[in-house]
Order: sequence, then structure tokens, then C-alpha cells
Amino acid sequence: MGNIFIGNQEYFPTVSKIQYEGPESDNPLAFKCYDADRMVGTQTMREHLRFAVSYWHTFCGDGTDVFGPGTQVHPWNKKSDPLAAAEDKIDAAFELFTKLGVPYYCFHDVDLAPDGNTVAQGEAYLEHMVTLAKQRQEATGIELLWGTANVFSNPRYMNGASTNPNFDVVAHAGAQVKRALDATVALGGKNYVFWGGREGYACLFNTDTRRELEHMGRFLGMARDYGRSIGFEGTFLIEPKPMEPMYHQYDVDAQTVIGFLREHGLDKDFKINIEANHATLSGHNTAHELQMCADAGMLGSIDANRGNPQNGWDTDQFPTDLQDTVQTMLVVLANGGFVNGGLNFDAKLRRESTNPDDIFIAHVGGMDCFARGLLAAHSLLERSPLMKSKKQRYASFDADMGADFERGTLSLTDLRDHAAAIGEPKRISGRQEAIENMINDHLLRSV
Ligand code: XLS
Ligand code: CA
Ligand code: CA
Repeated sequence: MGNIFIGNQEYFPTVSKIQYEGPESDNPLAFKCYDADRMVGTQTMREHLRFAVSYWHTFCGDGTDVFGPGTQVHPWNKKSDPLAAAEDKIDAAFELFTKLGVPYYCFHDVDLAPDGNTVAQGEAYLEHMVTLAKQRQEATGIELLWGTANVFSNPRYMNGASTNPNFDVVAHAGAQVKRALDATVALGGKNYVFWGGREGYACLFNTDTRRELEHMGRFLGMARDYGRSIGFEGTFLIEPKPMEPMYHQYDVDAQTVIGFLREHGLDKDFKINIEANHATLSGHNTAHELQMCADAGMLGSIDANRGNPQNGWDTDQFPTDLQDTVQTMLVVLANGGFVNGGLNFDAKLRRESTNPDDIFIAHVGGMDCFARGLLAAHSLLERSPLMKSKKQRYASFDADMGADFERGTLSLTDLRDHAAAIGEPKRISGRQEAIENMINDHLLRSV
């Protein structure tokens, strides 16, 4: 990783480059577990975890909520000219990325550059900021994990973007996705994300769901074709979310999205970006959602955060729960690790956290939490009977009639005759408690 980037002004003067100090350190601005160059199996921690900072929460958010204005005053957000403010923001961003030592970042078009008052002005603003981002990427070695278009905040998208009942709005969404794809390709982005912000509906009786879903499939196909035509070789990702902002969101969860992608012939180019907080809102958990993607060959990337079990909102908190991270990393490692994807902290500070170094402390905690989860997951896969016992559980399908069943050569009558011949099957324990204890044992062991 290159040197610390300091632009015209140092935005975080009280923070220097975050170092690994080991598990006994009490320094909140030091890693206790994440040691970027440490080998875990055949890869370093940096290569396994592929951390990214999200531009929107970290540099655009200020603690505003529905009950009141922002509480966090950012020195890069002082200028009234929106382009000048964007130029300050990008310096603050690269300073934070390099001080944290993250290899990647992610943005929406309107995080990086002002939206502009016309299509042409928005394109020009973004092109200007892409030039600055490119220079900073080259100077630091930091790369773009993914880009995306914010086609949900502007009031014109109140009834949806690609699923809007008004074609003129669909065209504007197309213009924005085009400029965001151009930016992503210019910056060598590894992935391009679609989160269907307002792709859903509030009232079934003013909504033609069949046409809207057809339009979404058509739109994604057009974006895929355009992206490939300008040289995008990365992965397109869909990010499921079950609710918020729309009451009924079309991309509810991984299995819904997988079915949609297959139905529309998009499954060769698209994979899935699982966000932890969206997984829990959908009534699942992150590991389940990731496993559904892995089974379908569509595990793309992860938005690392957590919700709050006491409420049903998308609270986007920084990950601190080791059970979440070990389970996440178990699915990721067992699937062969990330290819283009990574762990993007789609997480924000609490409104009550107002010190300039809080944002560093939050990321340090999230990175350590995942590093610890990685070590435990690796240890479980390498040294515990976990995977062997899972395979063993299905051994009756590896030979004889079980294998015939999987091959599809048995009939329902064959099943009946086998059942009649063998009598009552043996009761075999699932041993869930033993497995849960094993996960905890390896969490304790792996420091
Ligand atoms: C919102 C989503 C969003 C996507 C990118 O809930 O998490 O931030 O990740 O548009
Ligand atoms: Ca997200
Ligand atoms: Ca979220």
C-alpha cells in the first residue's frame, strides 16, 4: 500500500497510519487482529478480506435522521460551491483510506460528484471528479471495488427508476446508470452494483407488477450490454433488500433475485451483493443469504454491517459480532473466497458519535472483527471435523439407491419399495450443539 495521502489540507490531523499492535493493545486506533500481511493459508489477510470504505456513509452522511439535522460537522463539507466541496471530500476520502490501510472504496455517482442541473452537467461533474479519483488511485494503489448510480434519492425517482410507470423517468435512470458505468470503467472498478432503491411499490392497485418487472429485466440487460461494450470486464451485482424505502421491494432476498436473474437471462453476468443488515431484515441471516448465492454460483460481494435486533430498520451499524463474521467467512472461504468481491463497510457512525476519530475507530473495530472471523473460519475448515461431518451426513446418497436417486434413475414406486423393505430408519442426530460449540472453540483459539 502506498504512502499516506494528504491533499491541500490534512482532515484527520489527530490520526496517523493505523498500525497492528496485537491483541493486548488498548489503543483504540490500532488493530488487535487485522495484520494485513499475515498469511492465512495461502493468502494474506488483506487478500482474503478485501476491505472497502463506502463513500456515502463516511463522507456524505452527517448524522441526519428523520427527527433532526446532522450532528457531525465535516471540515470537507464547508464550501458552498458543490464541485469545490466534492474536491475537498475526495482528499479527505483518500486520506482516510490510506491511514486505515484499506485496499478499496465504493461510491454512488452523486457521492463523488454533484448531481448537476442537467444530464450534460451531471456528466461533466462526474468526469471531472473521475480524473481526480484516478490520480489519487494511481498515487496510493487504492482501487475501486464497485461503483453504482443513486437512482433513488432524486424526487423524480419517487415511483421507481427502471420500474417507474413513466418512461421519461426510466430514461433519466438510464442516463445516470450510463454515467456511473462510464466512471466505474474509467476507474477500473471490479464490480458494478444495482441496489433497487425504489424498485417496488406501495399500492398494488395502481401498479402493473408484471410490466414493471419486465422493464427491470430489460433495463438491466441494456446496462449489461452497454457496460460490456465499453470494456467492463468485472461483475454486475444486484443487492437484495426486503423493505425500506418501498413497502414491497422487488429484490426481497437472494433466492428471489436468483430466480429473477435466471428468468431474464442475466445469470451469466450478474452475481449478488449481500448486505448483512438487509439479510436480517428479510428474516434470514447473512450466512444463509450467502449460502444461497454460493449454491447458485452467484456469490459476488458483501456489504459488511449489522442491524439492531430490537428494531426493524436498516440501521447500518459497524459489525462487532464475532458470530456474524465467523459464519460469513465460513461460507466465503468454503466457496473459494472472493473473486471480484470484497467486504464493503456499508456502515455509518451513530448520530451521537461526533469526535473526528470515531470514524477510524469504527472501521478498525469492523476490520478486526472480520479478521478474527477469518482466522476462526480458516481454523474450522483446516483443523476441525466441521466439513467432514457435514459431508458424512449425506453419505447415504453417495452409493447404492441414494446415488441412483440423485442421478434421477429412481421412481416414486422404487422409494416405496425401499421403505417397505428397510422398515423404520435409524434416528441420526444433527449434533447442532456440538457444531455451535466447535465454532466458539475455534473463535477462542484463533488469535
Ligand atoms: C441501501 C443500500 C445502498 C446500496 C448501494 O440500503 O445499502 O447503500 O448498497 O446503493
Ligand atoms: Ca448496501
Ligand atoms: Ca443498508
